[in-house]
Amino acid sequence: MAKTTNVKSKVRNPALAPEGRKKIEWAESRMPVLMSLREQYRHSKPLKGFRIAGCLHVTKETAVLVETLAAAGADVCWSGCNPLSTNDEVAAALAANGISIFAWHGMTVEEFYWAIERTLDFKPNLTLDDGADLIFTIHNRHRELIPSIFGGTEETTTGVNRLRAMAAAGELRYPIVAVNDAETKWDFDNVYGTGQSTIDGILRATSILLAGKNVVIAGYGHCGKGVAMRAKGLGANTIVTEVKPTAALKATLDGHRVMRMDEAARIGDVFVTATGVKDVIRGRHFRVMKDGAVVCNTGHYDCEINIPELEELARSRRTIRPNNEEFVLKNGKRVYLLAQGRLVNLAAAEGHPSEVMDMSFANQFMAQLWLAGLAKKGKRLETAVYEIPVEQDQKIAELKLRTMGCRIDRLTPEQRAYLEDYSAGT
Ligand code: 3DD
Repeated sequence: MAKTTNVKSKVRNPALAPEGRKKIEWAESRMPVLMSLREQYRHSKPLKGFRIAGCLHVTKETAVLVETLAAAGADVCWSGCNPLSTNDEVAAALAANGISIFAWHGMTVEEFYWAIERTLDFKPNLTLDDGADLIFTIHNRHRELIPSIFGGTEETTTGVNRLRAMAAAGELRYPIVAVNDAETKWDFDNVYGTGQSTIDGILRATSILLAGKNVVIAGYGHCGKGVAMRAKGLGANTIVTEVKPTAALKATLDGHRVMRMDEAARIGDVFVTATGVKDVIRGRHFRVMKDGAVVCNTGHYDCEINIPELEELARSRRTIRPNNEEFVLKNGKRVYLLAQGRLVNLAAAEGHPSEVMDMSFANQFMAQLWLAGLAKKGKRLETAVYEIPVEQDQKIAELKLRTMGCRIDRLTPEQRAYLEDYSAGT
């Protein structure tokens, strides 16, 4: 790939823009909170003068966030945060609308990092990340940019964990807002979004019946819990594997069987990794799997399934359906790997539904606004990983409820006084 380019965008096929625009309009109609924020700020343009580099899955929902940031005055330059998660029609529509974007479905790893570099050519002063690859690239290869960066935001659990570790090691060089840790993000996107979109990806890639199948979910964090809940809802026999006692205990009380992967590997029909850790499913597990087992990942990176060990055990492989590779093992049994072990919800489907991304991205938008506001006041945050303010969480939830026509009660002054009165006993 050329080291630099003077093109403003690089997408698979600009002619796909009209189809992409229809997808974006579909998402807009189901993201009322973000659209209300766009309406609120499109005249005052509080992000004018700010250059936001974004590295986040290019989906119809992300396009609504990108165009909301631009409507609020920001210059935006975008790349995808996974080689397989870009929707080419949406990318074309964003480029046609003047957004500088470097993203296409099926990028090589080299192209993936080339695209990130292009968003850095534009000298951002704010960053927006999902998995911290953009922030990492700045820290590792473009430290010259750091003095002009006011801060950044991080969308996902894996990214926040990496950044917390960086901060603890004294390696983080600019302030980050942990958008993932907003309750209106993780308790909806990670649970309900991942729960539905992972099943969506599995069904699009396999078209199998889930009822009656043994579905093994590795990891019972917010994402794994959502997947197990939805698989159970479709009639699957759910099995959870874990390393954290409290999470495993929760899984049993939620009605899922819990066992070690070594045992689950023998009885599972469908395997989903959602741990954030590497090497969860290894060669010794593939060796004992039933003929026809389906294996996929819904974690951020493709390290959870040990693919080299699968390749080692296989005597042949072929793509049997889109995002579905059949490996015939030397023992004669077949294993089906979905989306090359990358996040199946975005690589084989469209990611989470617009309704949950509405709140995740309202948090992203408000966090970017907060960083820009501080910058305009000349306030430089200490370098650390920051939480979303609690009141912002409740505000976004309130906005969402209102769009759903739900009204809730309010505490009376007496009730508030009671809650603060520690002397009140039985
Ligand atoms: N992610 C899932 N679905 C998405 C969508 N429709 N658009 C953009 C990003 C999407 C990933 C997010 O859930 C992110 O919060 C994560 O990876 O945790």
